[in-house]
Amino acid sequence: MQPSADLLFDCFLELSLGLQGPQGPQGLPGKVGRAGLKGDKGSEGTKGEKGSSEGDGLQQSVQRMNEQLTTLQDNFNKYLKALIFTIGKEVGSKLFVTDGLEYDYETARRVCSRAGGLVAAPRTADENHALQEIVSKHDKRAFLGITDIQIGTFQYSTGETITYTNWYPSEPNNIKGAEYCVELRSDGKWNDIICTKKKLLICEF
Ligand SMILES: [Ca+2]
Repeated sequence: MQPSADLLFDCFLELSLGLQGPQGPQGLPGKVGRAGLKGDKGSEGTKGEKGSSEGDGLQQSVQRMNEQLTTLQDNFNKYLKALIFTIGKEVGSKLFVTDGLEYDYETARRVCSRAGGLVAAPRTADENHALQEIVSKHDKRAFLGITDIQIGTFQYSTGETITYTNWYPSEPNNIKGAEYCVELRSDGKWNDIICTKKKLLICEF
């Protein structure tokens, strides 16, 4: 008769325990072993994204644009200085420019407007002085961008009531009730005058 599998397993377990015997006390730790051999090289990692090189390209483009902007600014300043030296004056953020010719007021207004400016109108003593220098240089009185054509009160061409004046004594006298425009004399004083006279053109930008 064959022994069952369970009986064989029990006998094997008893024999194993019998051979091992009871567990003894734990021994002292051994010495530290020597370092092992160097391992093999790892596999190659995945390729990084392209983003960094595109970022560098953008930075270079911005740098080139900044250099071009600086060159443009330098050239602009040079031409502006030449313009001011020959035909104009700069006061604060305003630029006064003349073509040296004389027109009636309506034509002067159109010429300045077509150029993107207005007939010059001083709003401070400094601006008035700058215009006076242009008038003196050309030895011609100039129209100012100031009239009382519309409502009988002197206004800038923008429609605002004037905030600075420098009238010659006894002016404005509105002779014959027809002096709706204003001229700037070489002494810097103002006189109201008829608008159809021809005066030096000075535009402001
Ligand atoms: Ca007058």
